[in-house]
Amino acid sequence: MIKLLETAIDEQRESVSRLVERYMRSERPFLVRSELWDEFRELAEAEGDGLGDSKLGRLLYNAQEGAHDGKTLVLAVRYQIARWAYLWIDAATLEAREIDVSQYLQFKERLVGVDQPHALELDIEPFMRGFPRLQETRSIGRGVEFLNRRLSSQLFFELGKGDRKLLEFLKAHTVGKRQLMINGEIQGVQELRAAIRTANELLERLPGQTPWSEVERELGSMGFEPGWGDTAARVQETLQLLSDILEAPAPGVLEQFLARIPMIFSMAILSPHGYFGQENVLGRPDTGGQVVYILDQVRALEAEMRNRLSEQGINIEPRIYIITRLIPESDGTLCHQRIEQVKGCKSAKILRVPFRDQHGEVIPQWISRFEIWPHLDRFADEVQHELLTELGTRPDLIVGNYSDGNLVATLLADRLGGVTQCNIAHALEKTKYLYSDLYWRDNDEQYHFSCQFTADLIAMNAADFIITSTYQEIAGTSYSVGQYEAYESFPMPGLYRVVQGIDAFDPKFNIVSPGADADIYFPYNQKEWRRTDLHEEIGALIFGGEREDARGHFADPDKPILFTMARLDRIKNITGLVEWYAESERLQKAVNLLVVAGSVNEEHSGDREEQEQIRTMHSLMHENGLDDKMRWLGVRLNKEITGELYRCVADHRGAFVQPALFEAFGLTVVEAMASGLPTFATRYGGPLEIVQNGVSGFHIDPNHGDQAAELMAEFFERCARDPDHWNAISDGAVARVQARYTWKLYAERMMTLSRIYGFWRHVTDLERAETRRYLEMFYKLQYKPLAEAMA
Ligand code: UDP
Ligand code: LCN
Repeated sequence: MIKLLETAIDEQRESVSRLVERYMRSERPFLVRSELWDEFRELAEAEGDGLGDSKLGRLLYNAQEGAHDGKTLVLAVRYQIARWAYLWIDAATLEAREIDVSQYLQFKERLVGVDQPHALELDIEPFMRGFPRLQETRSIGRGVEFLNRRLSSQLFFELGKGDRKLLEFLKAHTVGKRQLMINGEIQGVQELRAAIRTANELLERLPGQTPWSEVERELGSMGFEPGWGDTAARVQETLQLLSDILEAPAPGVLEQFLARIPMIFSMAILSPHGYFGQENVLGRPDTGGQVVYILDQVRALEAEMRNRLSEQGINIEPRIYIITRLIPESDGTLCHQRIEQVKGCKSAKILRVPFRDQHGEVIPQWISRFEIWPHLDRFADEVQHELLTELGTRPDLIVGNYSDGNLVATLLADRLGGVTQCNIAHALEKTKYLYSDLYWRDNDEQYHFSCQFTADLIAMNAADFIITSTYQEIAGTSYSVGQYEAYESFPMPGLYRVVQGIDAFDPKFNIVSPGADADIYFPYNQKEWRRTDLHEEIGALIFGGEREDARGHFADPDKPILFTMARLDRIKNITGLVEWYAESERLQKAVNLLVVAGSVNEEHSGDREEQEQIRTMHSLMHENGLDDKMRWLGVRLNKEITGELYRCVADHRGAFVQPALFEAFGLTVVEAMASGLPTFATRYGGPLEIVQNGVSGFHIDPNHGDQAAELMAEFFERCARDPDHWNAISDGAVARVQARYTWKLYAERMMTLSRIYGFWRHVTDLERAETRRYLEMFYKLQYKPLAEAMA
């Protein structure tokens, strides 16, 4: 990059100088990507002369942010996805050089009044040395495939001791006191090969369907225990896979073999905050898609685990515990109940464990996700105790959810002596707020990002593997930074400086997208499944008159409906959508607007942000006279109703809109599309990847509401002339979800990952004891004091 800049300075000295001058004119010391680029484009237009296509242009196209102090300009250039360079330019002389990330961050810190050249630096890089990392941006998020390839060759060819480790691994499996896979009869690899041959001779003589119980004794005497398969044919296949691996290990075969080993019998899934329940919780502040995701995930995982165990010849019921907070003042939910069976599951349960104050008293009230940091250490201890009592042993896999759950998963996995840990972020807060790191102090009273980002860094680095819903969650797009990538380096002025927090090229990242419950969210034209029994209730919701929990009605009920549903968070931008609607006569003419969000009564909300949004909604409706074309329902609907509601909107040839300023993934987008509703969704976050623009829906830019309103109005006008257009987008949406976003695909992938990372953890140094020790220190010396100060 520095070469590019130097050449640009040599060739276009005058232009570079004028550009730097333009940047310096900005009163604010920080410049975001669009500001850098817009200034350049203006200059290029003014100067002509091919400046737009010049080297300078190429450089600036990739500049993500800049900062200046009136004399010097620094630029952060993202020259490739997740690859960065930092440049320093003297405004007067145009002397330029490349600086390292630490110098770049120090420059920014000084601009917010913190001059600490020797601040504590978090740097995980030295611990990664010698550890394989992806090279190609297109491989990001496919960690397990990479690991399989890299490590299988390393393990078996370079070290020459892979087969021995594999044998030890196979002997390590037990369930309760029962030995699985291989017993003490087989001592070495040669004996294992011989035993496979003898077993094969026996199995070949039997009908394939012969159950395991009929061969158990004989195979047991050769050294084989349950776990190889439920029938003679399956046992033979599994032995064959092992024999192939011992002969010449190939990554694909290894993956297939590991997928057949009974490793996961029980699982703990952590989701401490919010109201975590099965009824009456959705739409509350903090309680949204994460709850839906986990409940659907558990149903899919339980079924997948049961199938796999049964194929492996082990008839044990898998045990899954979702662990959340017990909230005595549960406000019409079951969150005060210690144990709750998960609907649609045979044995999965929600286990609720309370938060306690410093005197050990149970804290009765709901606590916002931003305020729970002081409670988590003690919570982890109590969870450990309760989980061990429930399960009688430690779980085989611990899955964290969101920043708080991932931190507790880290503590628990560690305190239980190293259980495999998987993290799911759902939504990392850092990228949701501009400069949330640089100006952390200004917001810490309200958001406590100092605790949250510290917890994130610890949990990300402790996890054995991380599941993300999309690629962009890890590494963004060619022009935007990924959520995880944003943790690679950042300043926390006055606290610490992150020079390498996480690496998007780490093979721990895997993209496994969630789905929508197919029993609930299915296409509107699937007539035989439709819930006509709910139509009266839904008709009243949409077209009914006044009610306490609603505002507005549709004076012209024949118009199509533009529908949105979300928690009433600022970031969801529902008030923004109402404003676009209010300002677009064209859109008002084309459609009625239906909003399901929050509550219409401010007194019913205990959340500051939601209260403010409620006030804004009322004033927008009032000031713009929207009460006869917009209906706002402040209701909490169960999913049977929401499922049928999407379809009823589709019956009226309507559309769904997700106008968020940023949406990490966006389950409503998948639900609406699964129902066959044409969907307009934000281009910031997951929807950019879910929706293929113009094929299965449309992208909108929430920062350009006028354009979004035009796009929607145009769509409805075109559909009025050409109904096939609506059908085409609707069909495209359904096809997209069926191909990419299903829980069945999710569960298969998740279980495969759990086994493979568990195996690698066992046979290699993946455990990374050094990293764990470093993180432990960071936890005790940074996180704990911050959390304790909050209390
Ligand atoms: N939801 C709901 N009622 C509401 C608001 C949301 O049932 O009033 C459901 C919605 O159907 C979806 C989830 O909550 O399943 C929201 O998930 P999403 O990923 O869209 O957003 P999040 O709330 O997690 O940010
Ligand atoms: C949290 C969010 O903000 C959404 O974007 C996701 O869809 C949801 O969690 C489920 O992962």
